[in-house]
Amino acid sequence: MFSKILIANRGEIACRIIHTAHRMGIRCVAVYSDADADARHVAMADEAFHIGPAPSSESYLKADKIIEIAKESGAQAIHPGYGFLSENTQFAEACEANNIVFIGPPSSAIAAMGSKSAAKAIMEKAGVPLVPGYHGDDQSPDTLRQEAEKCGFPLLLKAVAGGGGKGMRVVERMEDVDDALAAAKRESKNAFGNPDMLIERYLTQPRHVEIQVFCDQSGKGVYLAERDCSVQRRHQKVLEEAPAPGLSEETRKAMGEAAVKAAQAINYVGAGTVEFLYDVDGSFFFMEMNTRLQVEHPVTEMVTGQDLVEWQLKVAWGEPLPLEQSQVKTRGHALEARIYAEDPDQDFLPATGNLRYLSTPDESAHVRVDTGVTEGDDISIHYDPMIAKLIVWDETRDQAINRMVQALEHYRIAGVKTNIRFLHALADAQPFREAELTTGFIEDHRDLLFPKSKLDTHKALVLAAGFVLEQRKSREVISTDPWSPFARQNSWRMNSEYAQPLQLQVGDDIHDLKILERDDRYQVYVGGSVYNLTMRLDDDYLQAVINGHRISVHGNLHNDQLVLFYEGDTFNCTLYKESYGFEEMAGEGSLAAPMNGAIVAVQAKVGDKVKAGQSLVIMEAMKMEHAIKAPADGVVTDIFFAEGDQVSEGAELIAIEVTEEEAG
Ligand code: MV4
Repeated sequence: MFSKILIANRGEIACRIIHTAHRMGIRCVAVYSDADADARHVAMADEAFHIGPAPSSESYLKADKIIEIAKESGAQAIHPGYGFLSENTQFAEACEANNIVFIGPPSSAIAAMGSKSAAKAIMEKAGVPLVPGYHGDDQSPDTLRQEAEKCGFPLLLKAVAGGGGKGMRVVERMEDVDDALAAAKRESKNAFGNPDMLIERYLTQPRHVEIQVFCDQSGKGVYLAERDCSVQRRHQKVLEEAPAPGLSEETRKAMGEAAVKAAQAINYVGAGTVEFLYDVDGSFFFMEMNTRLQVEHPVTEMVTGQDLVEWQLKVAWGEPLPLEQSQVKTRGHALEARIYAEDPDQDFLPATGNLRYLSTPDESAHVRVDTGVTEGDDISIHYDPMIAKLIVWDETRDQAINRMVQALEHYRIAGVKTNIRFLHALADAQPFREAELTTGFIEDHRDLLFPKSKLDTHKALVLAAGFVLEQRKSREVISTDPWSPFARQNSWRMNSEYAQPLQLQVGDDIHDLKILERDDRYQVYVGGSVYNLTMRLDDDYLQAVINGHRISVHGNLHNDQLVLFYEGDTFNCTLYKESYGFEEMAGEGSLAAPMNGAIVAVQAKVGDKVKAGQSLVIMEAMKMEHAIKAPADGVVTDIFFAEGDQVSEGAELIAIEVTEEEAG
C-alpha cells in the first residue's frame, strides 16, 4: 500500500480523504493557498506546502506545481478529490509521466466522457439505454430538422460540449425547431466554442438517479447501489439519498448492471458515477458519467457500510475490489444535506464572512458531519460556498428524515448566512416525506420552503432580552476590570424600583422593551403586552419560561449582534443605540465593517487627528456607499485595508486612540 499520498484539494473533501488515509496508516501531504494557511485540511495533514495566492487558477489548479511538490515530498500518489484537477486529462497524464499514481481513472476514460455525443455513442454500443434522439456528427440544419421530427415533442436540444445543465433548450413544436436550433447553436458556440447539438425526447417529470460504480485494474466492476439526487436548485444538488425511494429491486439491478457495462466500455478504473434520468414509468436512460468520487458519496457509504476512499486507495495500489457484487449489501436509509453559505431570501446569493459561532450536531452511528472548516474560519469568495455536508442514517427513510430535521436543528452558525433553515423546511416538508421526488421539487414547493418564523416576534424579543441580561450578569460577576464594557453597564444591575429599558432592532423595526426584575423573576414589557419570564443560561443555552411556556434557545451575542437559534430557525437582532457616543467606543477604539463590501476610499492616514463624526472610510455594498465615521475625537493608530479591498462584515477597518481628556 502507498505510505504517502498528496491531496490536491481543500475543504471538506481534503479532510475526508486524510481521515481515511490516516486510518490506513498512510501519511498525507496537503497543499494550500494564501487563503488556506490556517485551514483544517492543512492542520490535519502530516505536512503541507504553500502553492500560491487564493484564486484557484493560481493555486489548486496549478498542475505542474502540485506534481513538483509530490516529487519533492516523496508522495507516491495524488488524490484529486472532486472539482479542481479531478477530471483534467492532462493532469492525469502528467501524473503518469512523472511516475505518480493518479487516484482516479485513466485519462482515456476521462476523455471518453468529455463529449456528450461521443459518450452517447459509446453507451449505445455497450447496450446502455439512451433517451430516444439524435447524437450524430451530421449537424446540417436539414438533418437536425428531420431528426427533430422523428424524435417527437416536446424535445430537448443539448449542447454536445455542455454539461451540468448548461446549454439546454426545450422545444415544444415543429414550427419552433429552426429558430431554436439556430439560437442554441449560437449560444453553445459562444459558451463552449462548439455549436454542435444533440436532440433528445424531453422527459417532463424525471428523477435523477445515479449508480456508484467501482472497477479494479483487472477490469472487474461492481455497483454499490444508487443515489437519488432529484432535489436540486439550478443544477446544484441540495439533498441526496440512498437508496432511491420506490425503485424496484429489478430496476436497481438493471440500472446497476447497465452502469457497470458503461464503465467497462471505457476501461474504467476506480470510483465513478453513472447518472440516469429515471422516468415515472420506471424506465431509465443514461445521462452522463462522472469520472471522480462525488460530493454525495457518503450516503452510499452509510447504506453499504463501505469506505469508498479506502476502496479508491486499494484499487489505485492494484488490489482487487474489496467485495464481489453478491457481497454488496445495503441496509437502511441515508440522507445528505449540503450546508451552503448563501442567502435563500436573496435568491441564494453566495454569502461570505467569518464563522464567528459554529456548533455542530454530535456525531454518532446516525449522524456524520463532513466539513473543512472550524469556528473562526472565513468563508471567502474564492471557493465553493459549501460549509459542510450533514449525513444521517436510520433503518427507514422516515426515521432518517427525523434524524436530519433534528441534526439541522443542532447545526448552528452565526456570522455567515446559510441555507440551514431552508434545508430544515425541505427535509420536513410533507411532499418530501412522501418521496414526491422530481427535479422540479424546489420550484414546485416554494410555498413550503420559505416558512414564516416559528417564534412570534414578541416571544423572540423577550428571549433576546433574557439572553442579553443573563449573559451580561454572568460576565459582570467575573469581570474585575473596571474598564470592561460590562463593568460600565451597571445600569443592568437592576432593583425593584427600576425598569431597565432595552431597544432591539429587528430588520428596520426598533422595539422598545422595559424589563423589571424581582427575585430572579422578570417582567418584560413589549408592544403593550407584559410577559413573565424566568430563565437560566448555561454557556450559550437559554432555558426560559415565558408565561408558563418553557422554551429553550441557543444564542450568540457578538458586539451588538444577537442571534438566537430555535428549531432550525434563527432570530437576528441588534442591540440598538441612538448614537454611538464616546462611552461605547472607549472600550473598543476600533471600527468594523457593517457589512460585506468593498473599500471605495480611505480618507484618513495613520497619525491623523480626527473629530467625532468625521468620515474615515467609504465602503460600497449592494451598489450603495456607506461612510464609516469616527465615533469620537482621537488619533488614527492603524488602517487595516486599502482602497479596492474586499472586506467581510465585522472586519476591523481602522483603529483610533481616543483623546484622553474626552474620555474622562
Ligand atoms: C434531460 C431532462 C429531461 N429530458 N434530458 C439536466 C442536467 C443534465 N445533465 C441533464 N439534465 C436534464 N436532461 C431529457 N431528455 C431533464 C434534465 C434536468 C435535470 C436532470 C437531472 C437533475 C436535475 C435536472 C433539472 C432540470 C433538468
